[in-house]
Amino acid sequence: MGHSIVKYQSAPIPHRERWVELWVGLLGVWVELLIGVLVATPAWAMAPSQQPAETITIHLGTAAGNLRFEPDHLTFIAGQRYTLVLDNPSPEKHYFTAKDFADALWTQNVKAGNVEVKGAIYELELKPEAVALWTFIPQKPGTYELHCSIPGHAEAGMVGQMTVQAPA
Ligand SMILES: [Cu+2]
Repeated sequence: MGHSIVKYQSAPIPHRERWVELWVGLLGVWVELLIGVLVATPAWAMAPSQQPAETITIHLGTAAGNLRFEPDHLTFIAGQRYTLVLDNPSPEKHYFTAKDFADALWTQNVKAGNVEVKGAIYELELKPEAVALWTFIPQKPGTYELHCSIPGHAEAGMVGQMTVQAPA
């Protein structure tokens, strides 16, 4: 009788040790997974805001004073990160107005001077020699119009087209 009690009491100990081993083993797997993610993050696992950005430059007006965007057609791929560099080489101020385009993308930020603006951007005003960097990820494929909203400028040809393509 006494013998069987001792046996009964000693039985749970190896059982518990096995659980401890299992937990340590699981912890090891998790630590390995975590290190794997930290050391070699594939592009698909990377946060969108950390993806390398492709830089595209668009000029608002020309040095000679022509009312146009250069280039006036831009193409983007949905899901890729871009930094659009806007500058104004012309002698007068211009607007980059693209509301539908802005609605079709996620804006990470706009940097100009020492200011970084977060949140949705629909229109940027650039005075002569100004430069602004707009970083975003297009979300919705489509063709979107761009214009300068200073009276007379769009009519004179200061318009453009931006296309967002679905990823191949
Ligand atoms: Cu203009």
